Amino acid sequence: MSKFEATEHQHTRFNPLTGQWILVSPHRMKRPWSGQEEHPQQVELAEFDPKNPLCPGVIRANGVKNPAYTSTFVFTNDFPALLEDVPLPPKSDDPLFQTGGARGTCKVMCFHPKSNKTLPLMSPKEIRSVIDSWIKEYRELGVKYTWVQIFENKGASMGCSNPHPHCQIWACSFLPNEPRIKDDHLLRYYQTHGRALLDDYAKKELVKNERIVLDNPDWLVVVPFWASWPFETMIISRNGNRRISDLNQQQINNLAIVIKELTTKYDNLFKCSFPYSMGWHGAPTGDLATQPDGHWTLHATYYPPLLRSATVRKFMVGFELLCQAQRDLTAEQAADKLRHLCGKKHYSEHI
Ligand code: H2U
Repeated sequence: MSKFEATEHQHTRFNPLTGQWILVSPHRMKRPWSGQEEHPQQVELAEFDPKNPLCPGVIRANGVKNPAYTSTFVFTNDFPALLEDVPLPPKSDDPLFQTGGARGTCKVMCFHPKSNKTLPLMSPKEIRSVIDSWIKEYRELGVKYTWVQIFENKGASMGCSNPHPHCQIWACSFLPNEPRIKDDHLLRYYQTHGRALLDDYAKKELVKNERIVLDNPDWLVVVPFWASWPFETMIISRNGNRRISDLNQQQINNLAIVIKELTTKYDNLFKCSFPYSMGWHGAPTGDLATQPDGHWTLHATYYPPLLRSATVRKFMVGFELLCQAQRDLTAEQAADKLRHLCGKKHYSEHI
């Protein structure tokens, strides 16, 4: 039998953040593609749409008029999944019918007054305003709530309901599943090794130099060894920050550059406004803010669905839904593609 080659031979990889395994099947990259292929809809967005409730000066669904904002603009979601004041469910002794209390709030943050300015098309200064607003909201909501989730759904294929550049912030009274599982795994690693898992991981990735997309003294961007989405990436703090509220001015400046370059590379990959769902994870807040947090490292994860072109996307169905995640392109191959793409100039500027 021939010698094992990660780019040729199927294998499984362990995600130490979740305790889950992923199946990697690189030999399938050679198969002919006969799946769904749509024609891209290259819709040119106008700077301003008087009917778009996220634009400056427009009246939203609840009858409130947005201010004529010139930078970022934050408002409480008019259709929130979490409300602040609701009665709690009764306790149940039945192990099969458990309920828990859920309180919270949901906000929407517009990144820019112009609808056609996505993050890669914004200046580092404009992106810094977005990061400053993330930090402000995180600090305020983190006083009261156990978990503050900042996330951006970009593109209709990732469930984004409005083309205006924006993100959402949900704050809740409980530790949701993903952060809870991560907290557990990070803590166990810390108890065994005495160091934060993602600090160790970032250092090892810098030495291995196989999955790095870009880096600067404050941030490392990698396609994680255990990535399940084709071009999944993580932005990891290199300075031991635990929460987004810990960042200093230089780290914010360097983060703005990293976000601009990464999202420009993403758009340049298939020459489209690259869809993804992304979000920040750091140590819990609220009632858990005083707990030891040395096991946490601030990081963001990007989950983009596109696989082969602007229209061919991956679906997590079949074996993946019923058994475990699977990928064809290896993390190293995806990182190599992203690393070599231009991150300084957006494809639309070449036209
Ligand atoms: P998404 O595109 O990620 O769905 O975010 C847009 C949010 O904006 C969505 O959650 C809110 C929706 O509830 N929204 C308002 O709060 N008011 C409006 O008038 C329109 C949209």
